[in-house]
Amino acid sequence: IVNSAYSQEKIWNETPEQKKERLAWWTDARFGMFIHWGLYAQAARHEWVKNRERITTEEYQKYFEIFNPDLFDPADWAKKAKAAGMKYAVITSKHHEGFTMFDSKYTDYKVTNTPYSKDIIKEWVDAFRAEGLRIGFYYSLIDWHHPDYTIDSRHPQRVETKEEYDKLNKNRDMAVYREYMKNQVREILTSYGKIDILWLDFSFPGEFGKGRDDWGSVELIKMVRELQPGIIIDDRADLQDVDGGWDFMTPEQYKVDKWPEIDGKKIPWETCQTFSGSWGYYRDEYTWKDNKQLLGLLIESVSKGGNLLLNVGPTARGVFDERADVALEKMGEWMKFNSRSIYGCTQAPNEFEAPANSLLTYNPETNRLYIHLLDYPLQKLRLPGYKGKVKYAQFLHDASEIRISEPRQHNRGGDDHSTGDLDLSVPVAKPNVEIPVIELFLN
Ligand code: JFZ
Repeated sequence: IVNSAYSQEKIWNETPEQKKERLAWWTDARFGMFIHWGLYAQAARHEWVKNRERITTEEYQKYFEIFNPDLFDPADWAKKAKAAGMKYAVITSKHHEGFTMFDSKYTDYKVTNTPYSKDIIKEWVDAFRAEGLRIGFYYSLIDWHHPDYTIDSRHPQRVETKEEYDKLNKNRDMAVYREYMKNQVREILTSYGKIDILWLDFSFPGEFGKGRDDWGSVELIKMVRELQPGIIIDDRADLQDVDGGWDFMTPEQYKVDKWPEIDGKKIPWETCQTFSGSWGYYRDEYTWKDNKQLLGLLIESVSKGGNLLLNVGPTARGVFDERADVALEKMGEWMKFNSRSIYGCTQAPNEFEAPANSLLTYNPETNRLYIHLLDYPLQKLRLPGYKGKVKYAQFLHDASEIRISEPRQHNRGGDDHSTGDLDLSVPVAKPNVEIPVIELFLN
């Protein structure tokens, strides 16, 4: 949706090269941890529980009164993220429920007023930074607690008609909420040192919806860039057409079929994904993605030039679900031996076709191509049209050579001639690696 009032607006003065430079650490990193944590962890049945079950603010108050994650040990979380191979992490400083995990001057509805009483965001930032991870804040534009936030189509108290809307909202004033939000965003960007990522969420323009004018997105993003010039911002503040209004696209939960483009230019992107469907801790969700699926999501993102932000929803005691621990450990085992096909890598040049059931990534610095074998081939792996392009081939996990040969085409009555393809002689037994990777040194 293009709002002509803003379409000429330019929020940030920067050349494409400067933007590339600003995002370089992030595009190299490829893999981060998302953390959805708030009062909803106690309900343990989705971070949208207040909306889904139309819980009133009064009823929801019990979660505020007992919130006390006594086992919270952010150093342990940071170690787990690092061991999984993640390079950055983004935590919910406030989700739609409106509760702040930081010690805000602008509200009483905050972690320091719960039995826990300490500033979770501060503890978290210190621990993650100490582990060498980059830091990001998710901040919800939506707020189901603030008294001035107007009731809309996504609110627990939904509206469907104009009359209802006017009636319910006559004492609510979005201008007051906008100011509140700006103050809080300023707070999180000035109280915890350098912040690498801001993840605002989310816009839903239209009837009984909200967008840039409701959030004051232009003013907000301008302030953010002034406060933290190096920061990287997601695309959910409804400023798609505003220069500098966002940095990366955030396709979610569904597959991205190719590297997203705007006007023929490839756009930085990051998909965020859950283990089990819900973002907040959900006790009774039993269908979790397995190790191969999770690694597949990461590899597939990189193969299309994108990042993966993989979500953990800690419990209300302050620990990761055991299923999350195991999943992260397994990813870490794979990353320990195979991360060279992830970090600093991107989509392979067009001239390289992916063999059947494989995903390609490419490191432009080292000029190496990576073939991820999703289904292990029978003895030979045919590389179509690779002739003359490959110097050497090896498995990534054990640096063992994979011998290369040229298949010959037999012509009836004539000489054999080359097909332009290459064959790799892979061992009969699949190596003990969830997704084996072949590293090709290119000419
Ligand atoms: C939002 C949140 O509502 C959700 O709780 C979680 O925080 C997630 C990361 O973001 O959900 C969205 C937002 C936007 C889209 C889909 C889900 N979208 O644009 O498709």
